[in-house]
Amino acid sequence: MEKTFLMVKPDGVQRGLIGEIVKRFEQKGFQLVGSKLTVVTREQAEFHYAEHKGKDFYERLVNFITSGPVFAMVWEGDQVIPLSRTVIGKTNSLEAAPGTIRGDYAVHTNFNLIHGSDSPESAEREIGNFFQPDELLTYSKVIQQWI
Ligand code: IDP
Repeated sequence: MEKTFLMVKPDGVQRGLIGEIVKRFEQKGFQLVGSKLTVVTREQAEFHYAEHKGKDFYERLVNFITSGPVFAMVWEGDQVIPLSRTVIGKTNSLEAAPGTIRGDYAVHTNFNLIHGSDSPESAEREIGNFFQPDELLTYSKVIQQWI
């Protein structure tokens, strides 16, 4: 089963949107297999956003993601990586469609509430940056056959 790394960013935690965001992924039919409220270290942030190093928004991005608690999660499901990106919405707040998390709640691209892995390779890397293998649970739900 595919796994992805999702993270409610510091703005989402401050705005009290953890519950709303978790609800959307539960209702979509995905399964939560690990989660933690944590503060991202500078080292974790630099590893997480390595692809953006050198860009003009990089420093601001690293400062922002380390500025307060985040809610880090691992979710499992069929095609959870691309489908969770659809639930999240486009990066640019002007393009994020209504009905998506960013479209419904985010005003600025800098404060866009949530991160979601964009490929199996990123998911594996990002999960390993935040979770030990024994922090992820394996369990089955009978409802899964209907989703
Ligand atoms: P994603 O979060 O939708 O996957 P990425 O391209 O991985 O988008 O960028 C990571 C984060 O960096 C975005 O969520 C956004 O907060 C910020 N970001 C990306 N592109 C820009 C930009 O052009 N200007 C300002 N911030 C940006």
